[in-house]
Parts: sequence; structure tokens; C-alpha cells
Amino acid sequence: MKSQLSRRRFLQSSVMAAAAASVGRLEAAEEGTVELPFANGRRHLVAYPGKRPLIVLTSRPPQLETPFAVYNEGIITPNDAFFVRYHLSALPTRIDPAAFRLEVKGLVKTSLSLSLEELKKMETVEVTAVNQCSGNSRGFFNPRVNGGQLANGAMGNAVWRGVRVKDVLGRAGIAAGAKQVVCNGLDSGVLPATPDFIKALDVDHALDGEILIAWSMNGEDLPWLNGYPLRLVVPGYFGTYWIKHLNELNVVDETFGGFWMAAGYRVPDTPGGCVEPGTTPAKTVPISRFKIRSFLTSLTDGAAVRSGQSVTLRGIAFDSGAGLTEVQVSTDGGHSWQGAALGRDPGRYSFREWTLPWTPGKTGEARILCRAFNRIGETQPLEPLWNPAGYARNVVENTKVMITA
Ligand SMILES: Nc1nc2c(c(=O)[nH]1)N[C@H]1C(S)=C(S)[C@@H](COP(=O)(O)O)O[C@H]1N2
Ligand SMILES: [Mo]
Repeated sequence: MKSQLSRRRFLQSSVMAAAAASVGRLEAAEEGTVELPFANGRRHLVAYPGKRPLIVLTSRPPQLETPFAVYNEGIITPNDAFFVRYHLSALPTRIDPAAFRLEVKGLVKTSLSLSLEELKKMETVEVTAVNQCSGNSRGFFNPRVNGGQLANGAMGNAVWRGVRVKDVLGRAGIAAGAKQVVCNGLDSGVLPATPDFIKALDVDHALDGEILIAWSMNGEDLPWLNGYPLRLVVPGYFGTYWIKHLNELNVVDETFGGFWMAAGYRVPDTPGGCVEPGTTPAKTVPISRFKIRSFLTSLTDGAAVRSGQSVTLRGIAFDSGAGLTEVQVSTDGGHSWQGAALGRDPGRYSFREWTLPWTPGKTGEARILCRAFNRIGETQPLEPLWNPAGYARNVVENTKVMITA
């Protein structure tokens, strides 16, 4: 099988390079299959280094989806269950933490070459924040679109610890005329023609004090496949900006024109970032913030519940940081809605748990819906919004359950 072959090559290169910190000895153990709820949704479960068995979308480069049941275990996504997204197959497989340097260059007063040790001596901050791929839930788009056919498992919430980009840039000193900060990591394409995965942040955004260069995730070193030893954490923004294996910040005086900004990861320049299904937008802009979302996690499609027997409906919600105000739940297909109780608030960029007791009524099929609201009046649409890249889905999700006697 092709995917296994290429996987073996990835494994071999990392085993041969064993020394310093490395991705370790990789086992290719396949742990069964799952069926995602759309056409061609059969996927293998495979345990990569530092990961429990996750849903494999592609193995070269690794793209792994979190099984949805994980989100019902708590609002923090465990490191070994956190999804993995790469674009390019030449991943770093060996990094010497003592020799590793983060370069800060370009339009700065003093170029820096910072070791991990030096970074860790700076003021350390922590944020609990959701990382979500732009293409999370793409497999549900209708009409279907090109790109990884993901279900809802390309998101996760973690406690990130590191230093502020603002402080690192402050140490270098931004020079006059700076417009964007171009961020690059250690991975690259196998062929020279493949555009390197590089992203840019506007200088004002980079200096807002919220973006971190993180080395720690949920109290541990970053897992290799989530960006060891350093990654960007861009709270409220889609994962595409969260550069992994970050080793370069380059301050420039222009709008960076690299492929992954100028051609990839763009959304229609329309209110809501959507167009008529099946049409091409006249103008696009780089994707930016999350849209507000909520999910039921305690019951999945097809689950059975007993009539008259109370259950607690539970789920998660998040937005891009404006602040959730309410989650409403409907157990009758959207005819009536009730406010759910919100759980502990670990900060405005985190998943928030919601719960609602429910006593199922008469037997038959029931449709459970949930929708979140935030401080700036955003909520989720009842009909899905569409764009050609399949980004930023946030329709009110719909779970069908069977009420039995
Ligand atoms: N170096 C590097 N960083 C990267 C990427 C990549 O391909 N290479 N993909 C980005 C995208 S699109 C996403 S969604 C997130 C996913 O983060 P994760 O793999 O830790 O879940 O990483 C981002 N950072
Ligand atoms: Mo992504």
C-alpha cells in the first residue's frame, strides 16, 4: 500500500538520525479503521510518535485527525490526542535543543539569534487557546470541495506557555517601515519547486501582546508533531498561522507574497467570507479569525437514549476571543431552544463546556441542535455557508438520536 511505503521512508529517516532530540523510533502499528460520516469517509487509525491512535488523512506528510469522542473527555485536548497538520513532507526529524536558534532579522535594529535557554529566561506567559485548522469539517461541505476531507477533529484546546512575540521583537527593536513579520519553520518541501510553508502577520498584530512563541503545551514540551521545540500560538486565528518548528521571524516592509499567503488560505472578501455554493469569489483575502462554533459531544449521530430517563447533554463552544455569552440547545430539531449552563472559564480563547439536563420524551427520532452566542452578537447560521476552499464551517450542528422505550 502506497501510504505505508511512504510512511516507512519517513520512519527510516528519523530512526537513522537518532541523536539529540529526535522524533524517536516510530511504530507503524495500524489500530483499525473508522468511518467518517460522509462519502469516502473510511480512515485508518495509526499511532504516530507521541500520539495515541489518531485518524490518518495522509501519512506523507502526516495529517492526523482527533477522534471526536476525545472532546467529550474535557475541555483540554490531551497532547497525545491533538490533531496534526503538515503541508510539506520534509519534516525535521532531529533537533539539537542546545544548538537550536530562533533568528530574528530583517527590519530590526539588532538581529537576534536566540537559544531556547535565552528565550526561557524572558518573561513567560500562558494562554489556554483553541487551535483549529481552516479546513476543519471540510468533508461536510456541499457541494464538496477539494482538500483534505476532514470531519470535526482538526481542532484542539491546550494550555500554551512561552514568550510574547511582542517581547522578542521588542528586544530586536522594530525599524521604521516595518509592515509584516514573516514566520518560517524548519520543515520544507521535498522538491525545491514546492513553496516553503511560510506565513506572515501584520506588525500591529504581531505586537499586540497575545501572540506567543510557545515551547510548552499542557505542561510538557511541545509534541514533535505539534512543533517541537517552538511554535507560534495566535489566539483566535486559524491554525495556518501557528507555525511549527518556528526558527525565523523576518520583519519586512511589504505585504509578503509567498504562496501560502498570496494563493493559499484565502477566503472570499464578502461579509461572512462565503459565496453562493459552487461559485468563484471575485476577490479573496487571507483567512483570519475563527467563526463562533459549538458542538454536542456527549451523544453522537445514531445514539440511543431512553424515553423518560434523564441524561446530561454536554458539549463545547468557542469563538475567536470576543467572549461567549450563551449556548442554546434544541432537542426538537430547532423548534424551541433552551439556555445551557456554561462551565468554568479558562479564558476567552479556550473551549468552554456547556451542559443541559434533558429528559427525552416520546419515542422516535429526535434532532439535537446547539448554537453559541458571543459579546459582539455573533452566532451560528442554521444553513451552512460555502466557500471554494471549504474553510471556516460554523453551521449549527445537528445530531440525530433515537429515543427508545
Ligand atoms: N511548520 C509548519 N507549521 C504549520 C503547518 C505546516 O505545514 N508547517 N501547518 C499549519 C496549519 S494549516 C495548521 S492547521 C496547524 C496545525 O497545528 P498542529 O499540527 O499542531 O495541530 O499548524 C500550522 N503550522
Ligand atoms: Mo490548517
